[in-house]
Amino acid sequence: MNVTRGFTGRPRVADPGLPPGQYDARDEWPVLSAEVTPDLRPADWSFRIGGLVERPRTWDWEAARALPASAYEGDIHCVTGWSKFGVRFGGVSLDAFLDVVRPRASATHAVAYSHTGYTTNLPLADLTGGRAWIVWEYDGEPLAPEHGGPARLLVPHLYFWKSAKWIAGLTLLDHDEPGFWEGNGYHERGNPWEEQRYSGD
Ligand SMILES: Nc1nc2c(c(=O)[nH]1)N[C@H]1C(S)=C(S)[C@@H](COP(=O)(O)O)O[C@H]1N2
Ligand SMILES: [Mo]
Repeated sequence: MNVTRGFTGRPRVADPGLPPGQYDARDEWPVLSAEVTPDLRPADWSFRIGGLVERPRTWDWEAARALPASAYEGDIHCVTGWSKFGVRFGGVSLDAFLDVVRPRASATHAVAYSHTGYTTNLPLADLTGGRAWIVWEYDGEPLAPEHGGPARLLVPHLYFWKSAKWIAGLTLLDHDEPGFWEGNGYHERGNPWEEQRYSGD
């Protein structure tokens, strides 16, 4: 385990615009990775949606980039306490991918998995309705490898551990299945506004 402890340097002033217990990291963007940053090039990247869908599909870099562009501008919240205001990510809405594979009526949850083996679980409802993206740009630049480049999942309304870096795919399920952190005591859903940090919160 090689988790960067990240932000320690500035006073932690509560901010009314942030969820409870969070502080503004300002121009810092800590790196939190359980894995060593992989040497993953766009040509080696792919994104698959399988499980309870009518038409499982794998997109390569070119095919994913050909989908309609969609951007997120807003805040992100890490469970360790830092938040960032008004960040800009560019990519494609997850709805565009899900429209192609057509989730079955029985699909209620998803496990997101990375090219490195990291996993995290989410209710399907948190991945639809314009609230989740596959992103490859940050602030107009290619997403840096340590932040999940070439592409990561972005689910900004939940704690940032749900936003799997080096995203490889989603498996749709008819039940909830804990991922890496959820199996280590973290909350199944992770809504920062309700401070769902740990299992049982
Ligand atoms: N593959 C992978 N994705 C991951 C993680 C990880 O360790 N591996 N950490 C999660 C956690 S705990 C956080 S806070 C964010 C950190 O993203 P960042 O390093 O770009 O700040 O990524 C999430 N996605
Ligand atoms: Mo995190």
